Amino acid sequence: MKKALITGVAGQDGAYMTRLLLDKGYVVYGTHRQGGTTDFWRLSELGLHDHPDFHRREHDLSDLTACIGLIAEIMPDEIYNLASLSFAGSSFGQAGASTQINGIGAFNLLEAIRQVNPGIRFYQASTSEMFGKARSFPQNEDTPFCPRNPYGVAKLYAHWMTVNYREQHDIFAVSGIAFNHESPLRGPEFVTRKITNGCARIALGDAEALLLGNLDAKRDWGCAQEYVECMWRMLQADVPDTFVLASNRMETVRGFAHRAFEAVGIALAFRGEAANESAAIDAIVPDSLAAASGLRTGQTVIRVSPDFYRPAEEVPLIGDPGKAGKKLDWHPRTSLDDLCRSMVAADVRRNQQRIPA
Ligand code: G4F
Repeated sequence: MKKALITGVAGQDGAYMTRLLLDKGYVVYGTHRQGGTTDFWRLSELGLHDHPDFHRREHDLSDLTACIGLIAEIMPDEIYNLASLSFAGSSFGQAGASTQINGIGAFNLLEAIRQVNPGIRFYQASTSEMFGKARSFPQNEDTPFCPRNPYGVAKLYAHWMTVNYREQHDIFAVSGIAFNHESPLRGPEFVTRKITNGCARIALGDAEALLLGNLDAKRDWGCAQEYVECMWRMLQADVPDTFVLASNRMETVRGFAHRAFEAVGIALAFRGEAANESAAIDAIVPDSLAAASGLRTGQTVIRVSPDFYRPAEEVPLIGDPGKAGKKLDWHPRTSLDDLCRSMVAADVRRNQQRIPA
């Protein structure tokens, strides 16, 4: 039986990785922040809480001695470093913590591997935020990095440490540069989940309207469950490497909102521009959830608030996953419509059942 250690087990990727590895017969040790969340709703959603081969540990990634002790005790075959302070927007206000967890945390794990057992395989969760003000489009493994927030800077340090430990210490350390990846387990502060949850609450008659930032912002939104499968493949490969994980398709926040509202039977009409833009109900599909809630056409359901604006993104972040396709036979397959519908359906169910998520 293989043993894996997953940091950040309470997060979206941590939960899906736990399920994937348990399904493959691993024994899984999952760490979460000391004094951090005690809310494991994602693990509960996946029914993993009481799995006999799953063990949870409190752990401080910023403590090298603690990392050495944990790895020496568990002696995992593989480590997936998925722990992260992952909301890029707020990393300016917590630059120190972001550096410690997102940057030094990866170094501590790599150094612990070097000291305890250099045979352990290591996955580092890198991010498209490292491209930041990207020089070219779409971005691939050769695109120069230019991070524009403390989160991206800390992740870039962790990425280069991963590459250096691979090259200098011969450790099987891989870096997956993941673009945005979404799922029903996405945190509610991220825009896709904010939209699907808001849309579910509006369709159920529990909310009037949704406040969003820049509707023209574009993202490459992939499916989180597929991305963790790619992470696992990276650690099973013959040689350690760096890969972009992306869907290579682009959509605006406005377009994603269109799809989400369609999923509950609402067609939207947008009017106005920039901060004055809004969306109202244009039509309601008979027999849909929205029709049952007594919503009316003309009702405004999306407003723009400058509070959620970010600095303009000159070159959109869109990834080219060609290398992962060629070397790992990994091909993202879930359409954005299916991904969006699965998120809306989960939010409708959780709101109906009053399950906090
Ligand atoms: O959903 P977001 O907050 O995700 P963001 O900043 O792209 O970061 C996510 O993906 C990165 C790449 O994988 C990760 F590194 C990171 O950890 C995280 O997982 O924002 C997406 C876009 C932005 O352009 C933002 O300006 O949506 C735009 N947006 C428009 N209105 C909004 C809103 N974002 C949020 N969070 N809330 C809004 O109301």
